[in-house]
Amino acid sequence: MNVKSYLVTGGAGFIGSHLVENLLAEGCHVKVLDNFSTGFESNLMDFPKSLPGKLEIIRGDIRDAESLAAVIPGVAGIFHLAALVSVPQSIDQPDLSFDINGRGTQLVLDQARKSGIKRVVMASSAAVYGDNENLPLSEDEMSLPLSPYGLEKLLGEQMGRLYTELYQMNVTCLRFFNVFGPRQPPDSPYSGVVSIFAKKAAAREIPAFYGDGLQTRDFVFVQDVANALKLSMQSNFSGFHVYNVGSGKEITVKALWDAFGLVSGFDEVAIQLPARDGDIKASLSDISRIKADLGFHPSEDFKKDLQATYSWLKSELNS
Ligand code: UD2
Repeated sequence: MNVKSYLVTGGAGFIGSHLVENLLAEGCHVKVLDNFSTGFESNLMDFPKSLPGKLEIIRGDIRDAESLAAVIPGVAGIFHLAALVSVPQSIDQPDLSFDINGRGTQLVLDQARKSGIKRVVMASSAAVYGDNENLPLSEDEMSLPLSPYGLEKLLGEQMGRLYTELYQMNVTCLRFFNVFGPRQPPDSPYSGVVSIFAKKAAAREIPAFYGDGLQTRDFVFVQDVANALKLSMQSNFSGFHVYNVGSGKEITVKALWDAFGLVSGFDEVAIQLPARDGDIKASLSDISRIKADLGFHPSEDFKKDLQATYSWLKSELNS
C-alpha cells in the first residue's frame, strides 16, 4: 500500500485498534476518531514503538458533524467502525442504537461526500442475516435481521449502496462473523464467548454453556478481520460491494471450551444454563467471494489464535 492517510472511526476499539496497528505497520498515516465510549486509549498504546506509520488520535463523536468535518478532509479513505456493537444493548436501547449506527453512519457517509472522499469501507455484521439456516451463508442469502443492531447494519449497507449510485463513491461493507482475539473486553455484559471463556480459563473458574453447548459459530481472528478491511481499501474497488468475513469453519461452543482446555491446562466440565432467548443454533460463513475478489485467506491455526487471546487475557488479569 502506498503511504497514505486514512481515517478510522472507532479506531480505539477492539477491531479498530488491530486495523490501526496493521496500517501503521505499512507506514500509513492514521487518524483515529473515537469517543472512547467502548474504546480504550490503552489499545493504541500496545503497539511496538518501531512501527513506521504516524498516528493521530482525535477524541470526538461520529454524530458530531463538526468533529467529522475537522478530521475527514485530506484522507485517502475512511474505515467506518464506530458503532454501538452489542445486539442485546440495541434491543434494550433502540433509540441510542439507531442514533449511533443509523444516523451516525449516514453522517460519516455524507461528510465523506461533502469532502470529496471517494472510498469508504464499513463494518457490517452477520447479524443482518438473522436466523437464516441456509448454511454456509453466502452474501446473496436473504437478510432478515432480528435486532435493531442487525437492521441498522443492513441500513448502513443500503445507504452505502445508494451513495455509490448517487454520488459516484466507492463503498465496501464487510459482514463480520464472530470476531475474537486480544483486546476484546471480557467483562461487559455483552462480551463474546471467546473472551469470556479465556477469562474463565485464566481465573480457573468453570464457565456456563447456554443450552447444550452444541450451537455452532464461525469464529474469525481479529487480525484476519483487520486484514480484510485493509484488502478492501487496497483493492481499488469501484462501486458497491458486500463481503462476508469469517473463517469459513464452524465449531460448537463445547468444542471451543475443550480447545481452551488444551491451551490453558484447565479442563473442567462446563455447567449448563438455559439457552439464551433468540440464540441462533448455527452460524457459518461462505467466504468464497472475498477469497476470489480480494485474496483474503483467514488463519488456519485456530489453536495458535486462541493461545494469543488467552495470553493477552492473562497479562491483563495480572496488570
Ligand atoms: C454474535 C455477535 C453479535 C452479532 C451476532 C449475529 C459477538 C460477541 N457477538 O453474537 O454482535 O453479530 O453474532 O448473529 O461476536 N455462550 C455460552 N456461554 C457464555 C457466553 C456465550 O454458551 O458464557 C454462547 C451463546 O449462547 C451463543 C454463543 O456462545 O450461542 C456465542 O455467543 P456470543 O455472545 O459470543 O455471540 P453471538 O453469536 O450471540
